[in-house]
Amino acid sequence: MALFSQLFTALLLLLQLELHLVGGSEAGAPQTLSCPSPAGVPGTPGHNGLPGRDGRDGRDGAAGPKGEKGEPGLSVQGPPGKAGPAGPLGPPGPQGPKGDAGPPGTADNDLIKSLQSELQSLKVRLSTMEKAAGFPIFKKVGQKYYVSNGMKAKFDRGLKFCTDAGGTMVLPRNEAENEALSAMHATLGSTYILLGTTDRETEGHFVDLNKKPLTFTNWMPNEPNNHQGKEDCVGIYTNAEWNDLNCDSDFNVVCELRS
Ligand code: FUC
Ligand code: CA
Repeated sequence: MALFSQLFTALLLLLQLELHLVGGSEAGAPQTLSCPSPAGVPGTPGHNGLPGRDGRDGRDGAAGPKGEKGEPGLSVQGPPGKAGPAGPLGPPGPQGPKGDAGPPGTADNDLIKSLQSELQSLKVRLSTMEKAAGFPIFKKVGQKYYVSNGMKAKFDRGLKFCTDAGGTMVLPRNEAENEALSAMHATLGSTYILLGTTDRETEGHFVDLNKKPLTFTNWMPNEPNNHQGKEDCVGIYTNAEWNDLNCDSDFNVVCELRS
């Protein structure tokens, strides 16, 4: 643009110079070739011409000074973005601490109670069996064991022997027990085995060691006869029948053990 402007100016100057050289008179005055004539009166000056058209825009001015620093903008945090996709499965963590024991279930409670009860029962039975096995002669009759070490003794000593053994002097309560006891004669080589009953309190009224009337008896014919007024004890004979005997005589002692 500057170059163009300079060129234009130079061209304008050249044109003016040429015109001056050719005309030799006032610039812009039309040149008429004619004969000389006396000078006239000058006319009145013409009116001013109309304003010329606007010139072209000027060049851009220099950049202004830098403005002051503005106020800090409002920085309001936006809402959180959506959760990203789940990451890959991590390695297993370490084992946690052991938790407290929970309350026992009722089924477990019942089972434990049942097992405890069964264990207790088995313990008692085993204890009885071990006592019985401690005797050289023993025989199982139902839930009971009839045991003997083959001793012969008076009634009172026989009673103590049996209680010391953890049992009582034998007393059959039914036919089966009576037969089982009488069968022990063969092993014992005995004639009478003392029974746990007396009529010491009331003559003729035999009671067991708990003073209860007998519910089973197997007397020989004509017995009990309280021979010589001295028979308050009872023995079972080899034929399984009963006879009242003298409590101060020695007879075989058999004890019964039960769980
Ligand atoms: C019968 C029995 C007695 C005794 C006697 C020898 O009189 O009743 O108990 O055995 O015999
Ligand atoms: Ca008798």
